[in-house]
Amino acid sequence: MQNHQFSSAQVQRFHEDGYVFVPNLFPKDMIDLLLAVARADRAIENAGVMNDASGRASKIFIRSELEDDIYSAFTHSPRILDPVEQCLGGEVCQLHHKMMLKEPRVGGAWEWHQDYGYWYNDTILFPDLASCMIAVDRATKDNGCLQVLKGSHRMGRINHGKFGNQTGADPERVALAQQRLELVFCEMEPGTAVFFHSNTLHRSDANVSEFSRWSLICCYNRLDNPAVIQRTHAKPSRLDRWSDDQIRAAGQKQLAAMQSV
Ligand SMILES: O=C(O)CCC(=O)C(=O)O
Repeated sequence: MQNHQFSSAQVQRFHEDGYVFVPNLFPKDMIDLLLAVARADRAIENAGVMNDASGRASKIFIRSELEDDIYSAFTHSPRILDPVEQCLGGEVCQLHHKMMLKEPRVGGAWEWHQDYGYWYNDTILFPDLASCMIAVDRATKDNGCLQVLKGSHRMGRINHGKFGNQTGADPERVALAQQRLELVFCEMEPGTAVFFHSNTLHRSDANVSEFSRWSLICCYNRLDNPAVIQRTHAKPSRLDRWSDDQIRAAGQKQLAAMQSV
């Protein structure tokens, strides 16, 4: 299977900045298939909603079990696993994966937070976790692309509280960080991805555009860093690597099954 490892410069960027962009991480046909499945998927239609601080609905379809579907299949991709294991310095398991579904004109914001801000509460002892956000639709400032504060992961975990239905970072500390750190808008074409550390402060605006902003986020934990008390996350287990063709096959099978109903 092809090696998708980061260069040493990319690994260094991850450690220094807390994020790395990878243009065209996935080929167009795989993203087209992912979008076709997601658009046809009744389970996604009934995705959960987490209101932002102003009451707008932020839709999220999240799973911590791996199944036979295309979302799980992407989780097995060495295009993601190779760099994540390099950046975290060891073998990883999945924590969860989620489709983030920002609908045109109504899709809510995500408040400033660190993912480890709330994963910490799940008794995961070390912030040895990372996420890969893959643009399924084009992500722009207008449709609420991800924003990160460059280098904020080096602040360590900061306090979090409740904002709307979401967990958000202490606004005073975020304001201080904003004075010092560069704000980066993760505008991405479909198939482009951003890898980010679990302590990187991130947020996104509501979607005020005519266009949806759907993304897939795959989140990983180091295998030697499981939650001490197993409550919400799947039991950590080794992830086998699936080739692009295996992932395509999973998506085509799922699409065919949905179309035959
Ligand atoms: O989808 C987004 O814009 C933000 C997602 C996010 O912050 C998260 O999943 O932790």
